[in-house]
Amino acid sequence: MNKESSVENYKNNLLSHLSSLGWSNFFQSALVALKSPVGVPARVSGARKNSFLVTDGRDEWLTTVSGRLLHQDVELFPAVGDWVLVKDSVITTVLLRQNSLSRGASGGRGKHMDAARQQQVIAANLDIVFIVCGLDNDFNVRRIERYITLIYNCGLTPVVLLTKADTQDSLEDFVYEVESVAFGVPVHALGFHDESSLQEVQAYFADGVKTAAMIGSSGAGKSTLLNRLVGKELQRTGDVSAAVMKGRHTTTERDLITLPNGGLLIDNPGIREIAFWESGDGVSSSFADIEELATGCRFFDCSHTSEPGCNVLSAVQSGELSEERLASYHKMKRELWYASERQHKTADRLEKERWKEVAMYARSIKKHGKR
Ligand SMILES: Nc1nc2c(ncn2[C@@H]2O[C@H](COP(=O)(O)OP(=O)(O)OP(=O)(O)O)[C@@H](O)[C@H]2O)c(=O)[nH]1
Ligand SMILES: [Mg+2]
Ligand SMILES: [Zn+2]
Repeated sequence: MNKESSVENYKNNLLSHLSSLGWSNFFQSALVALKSPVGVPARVSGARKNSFLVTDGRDEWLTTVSGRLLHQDVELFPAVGDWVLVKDSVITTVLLRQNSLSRGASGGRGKHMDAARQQQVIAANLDIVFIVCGLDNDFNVRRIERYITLIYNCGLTPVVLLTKADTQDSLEDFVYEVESVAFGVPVHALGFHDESSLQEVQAYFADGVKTAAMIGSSGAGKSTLLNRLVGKELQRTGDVSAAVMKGRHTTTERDLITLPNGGLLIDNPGIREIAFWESGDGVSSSFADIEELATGCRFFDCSHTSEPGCNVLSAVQSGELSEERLASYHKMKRELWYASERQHKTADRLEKERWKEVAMYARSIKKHGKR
């Protein structure tokens, strides 16, 4: 075999490994558009505070990020699912993202705010986001609703998986309740030993190489589901009460896992970001009384300003709720909304700039026939 064909072989081999991880023309173009790429492509399979596990489909190794990346905009910091360029175990570049699940507004203040700013992206380059929620104490329609909003705001596709279906006699009410806040979002109830519902989940990975991420509380059953899809104990699962009481997640280490049928599943992306986003939704926790009253409003997306059948306004009228309290609730909501708009705008602008680079490159190929 001559030298050239062995180089070709090596390249084709590498490409087929990368494709099995979801590498596509999109990322190829993003790579080719770079002015001076440094390193080889790999996908982030695990993200820790200062280190990242990456894989090229054959090997998986630990990396750090280059000093240059550290000083860039936080949105361009690697996250699980990202395609990156790696040289000597250092990530030099995060390739243009097809999409990302990013945390929006947060009610964070003081020192939490810094932590929140640091990492906005929960996971990148996704086809589906599974919202995993247990049909036990974990069940909370409001939380599911907020997750769905987060996912839609990121232009992604949500699917609700209700686990622990085996602990309930009647599932219809739960499914109906979720469907009523999630028009058009598929909802599946999964039991421990229920094979047909497992196949429903597997079907989401049926064509091509699909990447899905699972989000949900600790103890919701994410790793249990992952193990069932893999067919063996890959991720450690925990005792609900123990895990929840310690307030931390059972799963550590690798997050992006290749399923036997070729799909890619991310367990526990951006735990800290999600946890913060959940608790950071300070409106609900500090205005629990209003949120409670709001469950009696005629419209589920009632803004409590002028709607007919608004239970919050009628509570103000009857004197049960003070006008001032409602005013500060509205103020808080507005602030959160502005904060989220700002965050999304900067992320949008960054991605747009990167898209422009790719488009310019494509144009230069057309003009000069450069390859
Ligand atoms: N009865 C029943 N128990 C379940 C089911 N799925 C998970 N569990 C139990 O719930 C507990 C938590 O499950 P995990 O899979 O570890 O939850 P997790 O979402 O991965 O939690 P973290 O890794 O902490 O985020 C374990 O004890 C599981 O055995 C189910 O379908 N039915
Ligand atoms: Mg887990
Ligand atoms: Zn209302």
